[in-house]
Amino acid sequence: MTSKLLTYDLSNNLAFIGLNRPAKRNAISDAVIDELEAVVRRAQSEALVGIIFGHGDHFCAGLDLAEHATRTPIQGIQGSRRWHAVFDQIQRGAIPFVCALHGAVVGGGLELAASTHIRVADESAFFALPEGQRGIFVGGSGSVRIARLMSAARMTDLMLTGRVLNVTEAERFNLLNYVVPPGTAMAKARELALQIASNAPLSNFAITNALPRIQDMAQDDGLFVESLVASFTQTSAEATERLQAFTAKRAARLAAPPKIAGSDTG
Ligand code: 1HE
Repeated sequence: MTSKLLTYDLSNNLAFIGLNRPAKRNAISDAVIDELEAVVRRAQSEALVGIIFGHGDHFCAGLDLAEHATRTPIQGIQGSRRWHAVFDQIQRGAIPFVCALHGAVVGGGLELAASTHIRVADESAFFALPEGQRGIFVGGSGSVRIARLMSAARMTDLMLTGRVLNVTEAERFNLLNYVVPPGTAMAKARELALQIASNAPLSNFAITNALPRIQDMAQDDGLFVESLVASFTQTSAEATERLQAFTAKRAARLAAPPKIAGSDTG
């Protein structure tokens, strides 16, 4: 399926969702949010993992500034709440999402990336929150999701100064899981998505839905909920089959990572 603003493809149980407004640097308008909601819903109904990426030279330049130049306060609140609802569907919906980043990952584009579960960026990617320069504030969940990733202190720096991070800095700021050579973010994202798709779907659901909620709980509540989720997953038929496959030596063993160059400890 290809609409005007987004592309959608299903392959090997992976849903590929492409932001497709390259002439406007994939800026997110109200119509983009509406279409995104529809394709995220569709992905959750037929795929095991979703991949979000941008067509053209940039992942996403954030909020469509032209459209938002003349908003009333109530329209602003409603628009922001709409972003929250769609990004919540990504972060706490039925399937995990990976994003493949390149070029500008800015403002609402970074908020979108922060709502996915794994962020892969190629070395062309750069990251900024220029809301201060534009006279606005984050409204697509950045104060919650981006602040949780990089800390409110670092986010304050980005928003006050308009600082632009390269991939090395963004990785240090905990924004990125993987940094890859230019042009290879999608290949890496696909490789990871296939790996994730081979997990038990119930485990994937528990990982993406229980972890962020437990993080928001008091320690004792979190530990209690962890026990419930652990028991719920461990007693599923799929867990029984997978645990038996391991003990029967039918399941692949973990492979140790390659030796670190210069290490003499083995
Ligand atoms: C846009 C947008 C946009 C580009 N809304 N139209 N986001 C920003 O503050 C980032 C603003 N954009 C940029 O800084 C640059 O466009 C880029 C660094 C991303 C790319 O630069 P470049 O030189 O490749 O493109 P350009 O020439 O600046 O833009 C090409 C066209 O895209 C141009 O339109 P044209 O009709 O003149 O060709 C731009 O106007 C248009 N364009 N970005 C609308 N964002 C829920 S709250 C979230 C709050 C935020 O996201 S704040 C951050 C907003």
